[in-house]
Amino acid sequence: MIGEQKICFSGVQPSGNLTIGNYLGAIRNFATFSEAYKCFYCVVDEHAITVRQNPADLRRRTYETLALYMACGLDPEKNTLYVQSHVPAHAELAWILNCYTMFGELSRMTQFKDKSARHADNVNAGLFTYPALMAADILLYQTDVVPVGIDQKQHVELCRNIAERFNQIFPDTFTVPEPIIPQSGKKIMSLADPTKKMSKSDENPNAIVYILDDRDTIIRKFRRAVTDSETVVRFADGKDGINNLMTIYACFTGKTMEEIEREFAGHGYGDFKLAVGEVCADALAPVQARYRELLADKADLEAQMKRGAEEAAYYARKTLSKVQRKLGFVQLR
Ligand code: ATP
Ligand code: LTN
Repeated sequence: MIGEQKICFSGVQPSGNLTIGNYLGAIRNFATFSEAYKCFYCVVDEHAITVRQNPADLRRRTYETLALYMACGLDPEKNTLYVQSHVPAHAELAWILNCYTMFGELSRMTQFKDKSARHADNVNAGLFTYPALMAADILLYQTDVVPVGIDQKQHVELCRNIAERFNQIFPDTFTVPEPIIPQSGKKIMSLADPTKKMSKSDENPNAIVYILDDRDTIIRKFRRAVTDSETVVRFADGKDGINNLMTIYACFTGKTMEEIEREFAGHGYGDFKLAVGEVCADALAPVQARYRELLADKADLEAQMKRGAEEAAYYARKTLSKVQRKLGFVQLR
């Protein structure tokens, strides 16, 4: 708790251009916590370097991700928006938590298994211990809730286990957080292979709709989306492509699956795909316009980063000092 408020924390990696999966599964929901919770939203650049990044791209994307946070409705007056590497306590607590995280636990993480298969030439220790850094992010702020897409649920559960293990040895150190997974949009699938998650690091650009894609590109990508050989718009097992498009349409319009089935009864997939493209482009247009304005003022973005980092560092230090004291590290005044 900070004052009377419970705490919300989440993060996005500046590891690529953000997708509508990131938007619908995570960022769009962040603003809904701003009133009831004290919110910390972090651009997790230290997580991003677990796979090789081009330095110029990483730097640019860090600004872009912060600008997108704001363009998606996160007011820096109401939320603490900052960059992970600006608050050294994240890396410091991560080291400590590494010593309370088991090799076997980390070996079971599906993201590690996927990413080590995709980057077989660079299976580094950071990729393996990534969840301990993520646990540090969350636990530093005594977080109550963590809004994420379903792919991150396993990491939040590991974070809970680490917190409970630590609390058992050193009582009342950490708040044990809950993941908050959206009902709809928790796992947006690739448009090229709807059995796979839409991921910003996919090599096939047609698999992904980016938040910043222009209207024509969005409509073209949806038109090409892989579906099935039936022609009826209905939500059913085995219709992964259509199920995904219906989910996206539902997220942008607030309609139920039954309403969507009725709306497109008697229409082919072509009409439906065009409608999905249009609602997506319409919803993203104001975000894109606001994003361009924000990105044009780099000095303001830097001022926001600085303010966010100072505020975050204040709360992070409090938890880190408590942990260091409990562990028996000598504290100098
Ligand atoms: P990468 O491909 O580099 O692993 P990512 O897009 O999977 O990136 P992040 O940028 O770290 O991962 O994700 C930020 C947030 O977006 C997380 O909460 C994650 O659960 C959510 N998210 C990512 N992809 C999707 C998706 N396809 N559907 C729903 N939520 C998603
Ligand atoms: N691991 C997440 C990004 C992330 C995060 C966090 C999310 C890093 N630290 C803390 C929530 C809370 C990912 O890969 N999507």
